[in-house]
Amino acid sequence: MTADLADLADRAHSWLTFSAPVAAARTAGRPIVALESTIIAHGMPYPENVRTAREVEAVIRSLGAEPATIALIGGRIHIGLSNDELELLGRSGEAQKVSRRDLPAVLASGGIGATTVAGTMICAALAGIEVFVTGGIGGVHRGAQESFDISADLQELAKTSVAVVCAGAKSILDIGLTLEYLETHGVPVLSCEQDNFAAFYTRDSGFRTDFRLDDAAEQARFIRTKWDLGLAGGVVLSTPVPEAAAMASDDIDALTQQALDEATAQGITGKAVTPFLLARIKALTGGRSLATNIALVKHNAEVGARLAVALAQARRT
Ligand code: PSU
Ligand code: MN
Repeated sequence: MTADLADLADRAHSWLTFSAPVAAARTAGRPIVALESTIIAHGMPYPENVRTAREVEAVIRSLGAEPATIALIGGRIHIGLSNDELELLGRSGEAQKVSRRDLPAVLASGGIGATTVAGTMICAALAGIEVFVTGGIGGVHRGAQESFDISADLQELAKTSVAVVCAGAKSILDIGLTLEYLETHGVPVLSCEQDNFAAFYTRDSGFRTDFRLDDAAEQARFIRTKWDLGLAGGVVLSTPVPEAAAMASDDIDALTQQALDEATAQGITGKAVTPFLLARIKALTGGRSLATNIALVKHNAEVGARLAVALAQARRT
């Protein structure tokens, strides 16, 4: 690195606050898994959101990796949250949704920020964390040819070198166009446990992923090779919701269509679209979608922790 670049990296790093357990894991070179906070602040109701966040962290710890939930608090990027900080994020109702565009505004104002997939990828990369577990990624919205609504998550995947483990993308999106967009930007979409890309509440989106790699060591080799070649950018690893927790496609498709129609009728646009659709689907399915959501995030955490352990091993050998 030139002196100027090193200076820039130091300056970015100075915005980070590591929790004690994450700092210890970094010092010891142990595997770390980043977790997002939009899912806590805007994706699930209190108190299930905070309880799930803690359970997901426990899953990651039980598999030998350190969880690092990421959020903005008091003008700092927090890498790893205490129980009090998780509680603040989950129950205050004040957290703003933070994607790439919003990061400087929320940090500069000292407010509470819940990071999206894009926002979390940026912070994870600054912190040197290679694996990030979420529920579902953002993508190309249905009707994007009119609305131009394409999640900033996809551009972030194009440029930021973090592996994102997810249960695919929700069918509120145009999943075919989302995969086309990722292909255009050179983002590999891997799957494990099945050939097809997952569809969040349901297991099968009907679209194949690029490469199926079931084993964490194989996934790690693929990712390490990409980055060794200087091919910067993310990798998507899709894994389906466990069978017992999956919803029926017919049910969820009809309710999704209803939520989309309501969004159009009410003129919802911009960053409000995804939270609006998620909240409506939650309400329309009663508690059922929440149970599915919790189950899939925990399962993603298992896959992500195994990948982080394998990547750390690949670094040593
Ligand atoms: N998809 C979900 N649940 C979520 C999100 C997406 O199934 O909570 C959140 C993620 O944080 C994602 C963000 O990064 O929504 C995408 O928002 P937008 O479409 O406004 O970019
Ligand atoms: Mn959008």
